[in-house]
Amino acid sequence: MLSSGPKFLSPQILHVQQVLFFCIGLAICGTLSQCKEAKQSKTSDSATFPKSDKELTLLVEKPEGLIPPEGMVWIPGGTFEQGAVAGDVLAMRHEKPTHSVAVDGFFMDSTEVTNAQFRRFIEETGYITVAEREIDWEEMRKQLPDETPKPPDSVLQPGSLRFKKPAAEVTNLNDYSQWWEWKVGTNWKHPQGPESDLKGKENYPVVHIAYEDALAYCNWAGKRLPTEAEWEYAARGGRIDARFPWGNDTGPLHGNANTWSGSFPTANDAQDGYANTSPVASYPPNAHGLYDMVGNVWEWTSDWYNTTYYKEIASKDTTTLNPRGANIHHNPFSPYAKEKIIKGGSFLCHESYCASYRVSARMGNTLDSAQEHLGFRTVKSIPDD
Ligand SMILES: [Ca+2]
Ligand SMILES: [Ca+2]
Repeated sequence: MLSSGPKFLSPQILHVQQVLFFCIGLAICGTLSQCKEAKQSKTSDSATFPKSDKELTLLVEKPEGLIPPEGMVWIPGGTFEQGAVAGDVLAMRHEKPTHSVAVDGFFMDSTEVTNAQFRRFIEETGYITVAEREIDWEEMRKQLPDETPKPPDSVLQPGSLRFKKPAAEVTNLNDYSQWWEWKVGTNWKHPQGPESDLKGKENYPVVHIAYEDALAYCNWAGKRLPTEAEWEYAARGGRIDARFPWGNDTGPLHGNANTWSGSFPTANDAQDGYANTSPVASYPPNAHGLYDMVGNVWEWTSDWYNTTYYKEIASKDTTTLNPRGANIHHNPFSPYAKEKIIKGGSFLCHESYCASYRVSARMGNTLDSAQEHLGFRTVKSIPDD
C-alpha cells in the first residue's frame, strides 16, 4: 500500500528506503488517501464467490459439552451486514458496499497472539521468521517495477520497519517515510530495533509477523487465520450498525482501544495509557469476550485484498455463507504485490489519518511484510479445520 502511485512508477528516482517500503508493501495508517480516491475497476477479473445458500443452515450454538481451547472463546454463528456502517463518514471506498454475510460459529483467540505464545512456538519448532532471514533480491524484485535499482548490500539485510517519531512537524501526511524506518536487526524479538528486547513484554502482542509466519504458527497450534468475514463479524460483538466493538460513540475510544492520541505522528499524549503497543486485554472486551479487536496491532486475515471484491459480492444481492474472499489479489495501487487483508488498526491509528479502529476498516498488506504494528490472532472451526 503506497502513498503515491506515480512516485512508485518511477523507480529510477526511488530512494533506497522507499524501495524497501515498496518491497514489503506497507499497509500503514497514512497511506490510505489513495484508497479514498481509488477508482474501482469495472472489470470482474478476479473475484469469485462461494455458493450462496438462500436457506442457510448455520452452526450457531457451541455443541453441548465442547470445551473451548485454552485462550479461545465461542463466537456464535449468525448473519450480518459486512462493510461500512451507514453514515460512517470515516469509511473508505473499499469498505463499501455493504453485503449480507453469514458465518458458522467458531472459536477465536480472545487476544492477539502474545510474545510468550509465539516464543513457545519458536522454541518448539526452531522456526525463523521472515524478518530474520537473508533477503533474496531476485525474489524481492519480482514484486517491483522493472528497472528498480538494487539497494546496497548494507541495507539488504534481515530487518523490518519500525515506527520512528519525526523530530520536526509533518506537513505532508502522505509521505510515510517520515515516520517509518527500515532498520536492520528489527524483528519480533527486537520490535523497536536491534537495541530493544522483549523483557517484561511477554504479554504484549507479537509484531513483525509476515503472513507465512502467522500461518506457520497456526499450523503448529492446530488453528488457522480468520477470514475477513469471521474477523469482522466477531469484532462487532453482535451489534448492528455499530462502527466500534463497543457501539457507535467515538467518545469512549481511549477507554476501549489503544490508538494514537494527540497529534499524529509527532505528539502522542497516551491518553489511553500507551504510546506504543499495550499488553493484550488492557481494555474492556466486546460482547463476545474479545480484546483489542480494534487498536493495539493490526491482525492478519486469510482473505486476499481485492479492490473489486465488495462490489461484486454485493451485486449477488444474497446472503453469502462463510465467504473466503476473492480468489486472487487485486489492487491498482500495488499491481506487483500480493496482498492479504489486515483488520482492526493499531496503536498508530488516529482520526486525522486512517481511523482504522473501526470494525469495517481494512487494508491490504503484502505477504512478506512485517511491521511494528502488525500481529494476528487465530480461530478454530467445528468440526476441526
Ligand atoms: Ca495509545
Ligand atoms: Ca488488534
